[in-house]
Amino acid sequence: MLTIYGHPISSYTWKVLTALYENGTPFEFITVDQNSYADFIAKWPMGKFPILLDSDRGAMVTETAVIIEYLDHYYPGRTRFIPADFDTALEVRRWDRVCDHLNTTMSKVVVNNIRPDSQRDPYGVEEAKCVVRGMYAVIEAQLGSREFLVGNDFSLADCAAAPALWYATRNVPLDGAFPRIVGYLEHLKARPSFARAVKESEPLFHMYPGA
Ligand SMILES: N[C@@H](CCC(=O)N[C@@H](CS)C(=O)NCC(=O)O)C(=O)O
Repeated sequence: MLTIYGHPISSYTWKVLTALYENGTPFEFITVDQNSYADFIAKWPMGKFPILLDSDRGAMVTETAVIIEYLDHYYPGRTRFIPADFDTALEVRRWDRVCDHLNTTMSKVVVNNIRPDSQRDPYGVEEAKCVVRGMYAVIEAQLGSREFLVGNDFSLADCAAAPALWYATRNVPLDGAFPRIVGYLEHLKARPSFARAVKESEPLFHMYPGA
């Protein structure tokens, strides 16, 4: 049995949910909240979610990129997240890292929105927005005429890109400068796996002004 500890509106949780929904992989979901936090933090004191527990293999897996590689290896389905070709796989991992960097940088902007006024960090937010715009430029160039971020197939890199771009573009507008990202994001939003992760979190959007 696979168990995910995560949160329905967490962008990194969406990344793993997208991979699970791609292949219809069965799992149970435990929301990290006041009720489950002590249990979660005892398992992973670093406190970053989601994490995956696999009771059949006695494994705990952390870090979303590694969780998705783990699923690809031990619970493979129709969609493969890591290409067999080494060079393409390296590119997939590289763009996964870029998109996670976008995700973490973007969250500085989103989290600032829910801080008390006295705790806000306008300088840090402007700095983060500048980095996000630079990332838009590299993603725009990488997309070219591609349907997906790397090669011709949906991969780990797209699982990472979907939530990162979904949240980032709400908080740092594309301002008409990145048309390929617009098209790519629409394509990702129409993908049933990602659409389902977003849809399920809708009742909680009020918790997060950046959503
Ligand atoms: N590198 C980690 C990042 C995970 C991450 O930052 N998750 C956020 C939720 S979207 C989190 O745990 N935030 C709570 C915190 O930082 O205390 C991964 O890929 O799993």
